[in-house]
Amino acid sequence: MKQGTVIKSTGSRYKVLDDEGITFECVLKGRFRVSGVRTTNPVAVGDRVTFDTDELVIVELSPRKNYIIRRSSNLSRESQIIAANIDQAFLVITIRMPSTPVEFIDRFLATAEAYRIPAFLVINKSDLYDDKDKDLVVRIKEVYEKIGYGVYIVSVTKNEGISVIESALMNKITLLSGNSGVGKSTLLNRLNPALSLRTGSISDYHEQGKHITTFPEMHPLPSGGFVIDTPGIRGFGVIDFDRNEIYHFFPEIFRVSSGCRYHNCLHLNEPDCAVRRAVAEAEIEPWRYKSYISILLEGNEKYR
Ligand SMILES: Nc1nc2c(ncn2[C@@H]2O[C@H](COP(=O)(O)OP(=O)(O)OP(=O)(O)O)[C@@H](O)[C@H]2O)c(=O)[nH]1
Ligand SMILES: [Mg+2]
Ligand SMILES: [Zn+2]
Repeated sequence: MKQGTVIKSTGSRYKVLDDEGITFECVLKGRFRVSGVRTTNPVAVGDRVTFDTDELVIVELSPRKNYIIRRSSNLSRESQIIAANIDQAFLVITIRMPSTPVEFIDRFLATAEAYRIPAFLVINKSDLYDDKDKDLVVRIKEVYEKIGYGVYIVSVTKNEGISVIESALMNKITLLSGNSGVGKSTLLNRLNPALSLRTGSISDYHEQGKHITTFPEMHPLPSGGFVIDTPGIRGFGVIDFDRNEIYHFFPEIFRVSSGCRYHNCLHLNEPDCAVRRAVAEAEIEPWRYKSYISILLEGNEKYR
C-alpha cells in the first residue's frame, strides 16, 4: 500500500502520483462511495488516496480539506467534484484581448469566499496596454488590494512578474481560472516548459461554450506544487448562493453591514443601509456593489 495524490481522472481511470514522484494508473475498488454527496465521480484530482501498488487499485480516500463541486445539469441532483484539497485560487484576467468584465472577477471572488479558498488576481498581457488600459490596471489593483486580495501584474510572453507568481505557487495546490484567451496555458508552459500545453487554439474557444463534462488535470510544477487549469467560472463550480448570504462573500460589504438598521438588510432599498451609504461615500467601489446586486437579483444561472 502507498499514499499518493490523484493528478488526473478520466471517469474510471485515475493517475496517482506517489510521494517519490512516480505515477501509477489506478482504478477504484468495487463500489466506492463518499457519504453525504451524490456525485458522478467519487474521487477527483487533488484527492489523497491509499492504493495497492500490485493491483493498482485505490482502496481508500483520505479526508478532504475542501472540494469544489458543480451540478451536472440544472435539473440533475447529481454533482461532479471538480477538484479537492485546493489551497488557493488564481484568476487570470486581461484588460484587452479579451477584456474581462469586473462582474466576472467579482463572481469568481465571491465563489472563492463561499468555499473559503484564498483568491488572487493575475492581470496578464501588461505588454499590450496603452496608457488608458494601464490606468484601469492600477485602479483594479487598488480596489482589490484594499479589500484584501493579492494582485499580480504580469506579462507572460515578456516574462515579466513571473518569478513572484512562481514563489506564490510553490508547494501549493492552486486552481487557475480565467476566460478563454487570457493566457492560462501560456503561463503554465512558462512555469513548466515540459508541459507543452496547447495555447491560443481556435478549438479551445469552441469547447468553452459547451456543457461537456470535463475532467481537469493537475499539472506538477518543477519547484513543487500543482496547478489545476480550469476554464471560466463553470470551471470553478457554480455555487447556489443563498440570497441572504451573498453579501458575506463581499468582504468589504460584509464589514460595513453591521451598521445597517435591519440585521436582515439585503442592501437594496432598505432605509438606513450602511452599505449604500458606504457606496455613496465611495468607501465601497460602486462596481463591486453592482456585482453584488447582480448576483442577488440574477443568481448564477447565466454562468452555469
Ligand atoms: N501579448 C501577450 N499575449 C499573451 C500573453 N500571454 C498569453 N498571450 C497570448 O494569448 C493567447 C491565448 O493564450 P492561452 O494561454 O492559450 O489562453 P488560455 O487562457 O489558456 O485560453 P483557453 O485555454 O482557451 O481557456 C495566445 O495567443 C498567447 O500567446 C502576454 O503576456 N502578452
Ligand atoms: Mg488554455
Ligand atoms: Zn444594508
